[in-house]
Amino acid sequence: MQKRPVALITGANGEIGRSLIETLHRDGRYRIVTLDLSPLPEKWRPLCHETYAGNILDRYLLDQLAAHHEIEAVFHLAALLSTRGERDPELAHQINVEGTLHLLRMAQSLTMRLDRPVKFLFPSSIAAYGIPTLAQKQAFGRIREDQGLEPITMYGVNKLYAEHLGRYFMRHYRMLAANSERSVRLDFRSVRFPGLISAETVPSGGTSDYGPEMLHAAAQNKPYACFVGPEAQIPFMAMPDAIKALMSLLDAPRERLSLPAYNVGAFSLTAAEFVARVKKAFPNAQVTYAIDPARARIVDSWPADVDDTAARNDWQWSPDYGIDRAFDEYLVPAIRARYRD
Ligand code: AKB
Repeated sequence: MQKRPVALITGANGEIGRSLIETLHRDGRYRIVTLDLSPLPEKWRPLCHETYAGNILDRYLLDQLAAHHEIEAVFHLAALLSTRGERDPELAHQINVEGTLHLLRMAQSLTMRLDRPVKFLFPSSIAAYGIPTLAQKQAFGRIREDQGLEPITMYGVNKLYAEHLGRYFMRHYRMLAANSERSVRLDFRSVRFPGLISAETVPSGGTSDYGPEMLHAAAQNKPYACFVGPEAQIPFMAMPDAIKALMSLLDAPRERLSLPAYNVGAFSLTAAEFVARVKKAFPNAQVTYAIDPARARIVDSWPADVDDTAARNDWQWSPDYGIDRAFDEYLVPAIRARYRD
């Protein structure tokens, strides 16, 4: 029986990673190999073919992975998010850029060895946008992929550069080499995720974390001090839709893809609207505002919402969870159950 190809997930221990492992396991097309700095918890190990604890900066480790596994798809999720990245910008650059370069190099060498494009799925972010003023943020409204690209965080700068790196590897890698136009190149595909909200995990290190943090705090009857003001507005997405976007983009025919990185949207709300949703579900929620001007400025520089027309046209993107279904059918029931015991 022909061995199934391998899908490599970096950052597998993160919020997206754990959900993706479960989805890919159900999908069944791939044997799953995971890489994360910390060992994968026991619950997810049986779903994987192989799990590695290691650093994406370890080129020798990546070469070993490529030598032992016929990797057909890479989901490169490992990253240092925006708030954590501002506390150590150089480390963020190393992980988010140099780590990504090592993964792209590995995927390209596998592409040439296997003589077929390795698919490289890369979660970019709304952090790739940087809008200088609230007036301009309001004017942009649902921002397009080619607007407002002056990120103010190291993480956002890294994500935007990594998108360009992926586009370079896919279209121009070693362009001066002999017969370059005939060389097989990797297949880079990216989405710019909004603030993701998972019912299973509480995020860490992000600046959009105020949403999920207040929801999980309310479910535990803990007070929460929101670090952005009530008017702060960005797009959010329920985790199942983030996984849906990655899987839909994975399966999209290459010839349909017109952009290296796509906006994907689900719903947008202000912090005050988020608080209202939380209090509707948890009437005793104790949410106050303790604005952190620096983190609030980061959120203000991100778009109020995204125009995902290109993803809808090119690969039929559409979210399953609008704001009502996200809270009423996914987040609140699952989070309530999580903390009930
Ligand atoms: C962050 O807050 O840094 C991330 C993101 C919006 O990409 N959640």
